Amino acid sequence: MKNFLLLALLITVALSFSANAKTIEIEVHGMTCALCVDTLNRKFNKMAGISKVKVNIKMKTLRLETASTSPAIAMIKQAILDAGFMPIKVTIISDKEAKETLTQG
Ligand SMILES: [Cu+2]
Repeated sequence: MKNFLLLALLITVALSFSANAKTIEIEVHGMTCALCVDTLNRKFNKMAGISKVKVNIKMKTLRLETASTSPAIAMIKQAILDAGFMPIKVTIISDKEAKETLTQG
């Protein structure tokens, strides 16, 4: 019984850890006007696991806040490509940690 409680506790901890929402910032090239911003906004507002979308055309960034089950980075990049833009750099900003930068091709 004690072991069971310990196991239950461990599972709870593990779940709450992975349930952390993330903020993902992607440097996106190719945005030139309000329509571009609108396209990306609409695309990511429809995507499952995304809770908030913010596009900054001046900074060339797309900032996504994810729910507990966030979409894969590859999926996000593909969606940007499909919309006709170029994902350059992906930065994952988690709640607890500072900044972890993932630079991919
Ligand atoms: Cu445009």
